[in-house]
Amino acid sequence: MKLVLTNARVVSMQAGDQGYQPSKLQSIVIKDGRIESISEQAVETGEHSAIDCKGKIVTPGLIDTHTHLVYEGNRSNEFEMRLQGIPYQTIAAQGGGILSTVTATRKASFEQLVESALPRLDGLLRSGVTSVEIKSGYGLTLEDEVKMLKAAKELEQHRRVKVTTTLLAAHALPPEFKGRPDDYIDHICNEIIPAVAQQQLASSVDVFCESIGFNLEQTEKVFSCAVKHGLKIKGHTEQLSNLGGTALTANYNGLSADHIEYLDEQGVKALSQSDTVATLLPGAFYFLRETQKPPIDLLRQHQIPMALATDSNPGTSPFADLTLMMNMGCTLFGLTPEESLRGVTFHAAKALGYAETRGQIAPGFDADLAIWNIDHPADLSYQVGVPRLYARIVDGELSRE
Ligand code: DI6
Ligand code: FE
Repeated sequence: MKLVLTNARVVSMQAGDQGYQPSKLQSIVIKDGRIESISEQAVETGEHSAIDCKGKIVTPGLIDTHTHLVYEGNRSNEFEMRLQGIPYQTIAAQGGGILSTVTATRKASFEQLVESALPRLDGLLRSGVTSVEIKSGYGLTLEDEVKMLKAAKELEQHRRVKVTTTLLAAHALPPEFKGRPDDYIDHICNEIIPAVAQQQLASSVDVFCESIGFNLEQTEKVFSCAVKHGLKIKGHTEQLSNLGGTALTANYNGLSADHIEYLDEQGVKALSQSDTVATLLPGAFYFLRETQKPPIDLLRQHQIPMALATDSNPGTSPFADLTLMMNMGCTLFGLTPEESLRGVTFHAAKALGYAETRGQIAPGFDADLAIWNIDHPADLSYQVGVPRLYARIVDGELSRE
């Protein structure tokens, strides 16, 4: 059984200038969850199901390549504290911040975690998302990290979406290891990573490499352990200060180095010698009222692929709309709408580890598509809050939100 989209104005996001230009009216033929062909010829829809797009714009389904969507609790109290001038780092040092979410997440059952993540996931889906990366990192024990990763994967049973999971046990130092960060790193390497790898609960490992997280040496220990267990690397790097985590991530040929507000030229050069994607998270920049911007011009000069993601989390980016991030990418970081769209399709696929099968409309790629009630792809970066999504297609299956 095939699915045929007719009269689609395709924004393929394939490499090159053409990828962003809406095509003339085309037909997309989908078979077994993959794109079989794209053509201007009329396709005999006959026995197949067909959707007449009536000239609507069709883009690859959007990919949110960095989220902390699964957690319990609420941190609006900390938002109020920060508005009174108390810095994020101070709140964290006093046991708030990430650790307050850890307390709530540890108490929550698997079912509660699934339940509380669904409305946030629905926000992302309404913004055209078909693939989402979800990190652990609010459990910080083997049992609670496993519970989070399983809850993340479980979301696929409730909504039409593809979930990729990342182990972020090195997100914060849990209270039981207070004053003993190296012991916690050993625990991650000796117990948590092997178990998660063995049960195939995550495809990559991430570390919060930061003064309030883990230092470079500790980060490297986790990375080298992850590689030994066949897992890919991601980094929360250069968000609040410059520790050199991005260069380390690049040296390990990580999938992506994320945040990178404090990245310098040396770090950008390290990225240029790797396949690592630079992932920009303007939601966290905005919500923390950060003023240091990521070095966009340097990244452009060195032709580093830039992805754009929500970082959806309760502390620094309580947002669940990927097109809002496209808008912020343009207004706060000076991206073009084209760069923004590439950042949530083509480059996001690379940051997720699926460059060969997602993020473009091309024969052989997964049939993950978003059909939009818009005239031009720039509208995705331009408007906020206006419902524009007509439908999503995930592995060839239609969803109307
Ligand atoms: N950087 C962030 O922005 C999030 N995690 C991280 O390493 C914040 C997570 C939180 O505050 O709950
Ligand atoms: Fe994050």
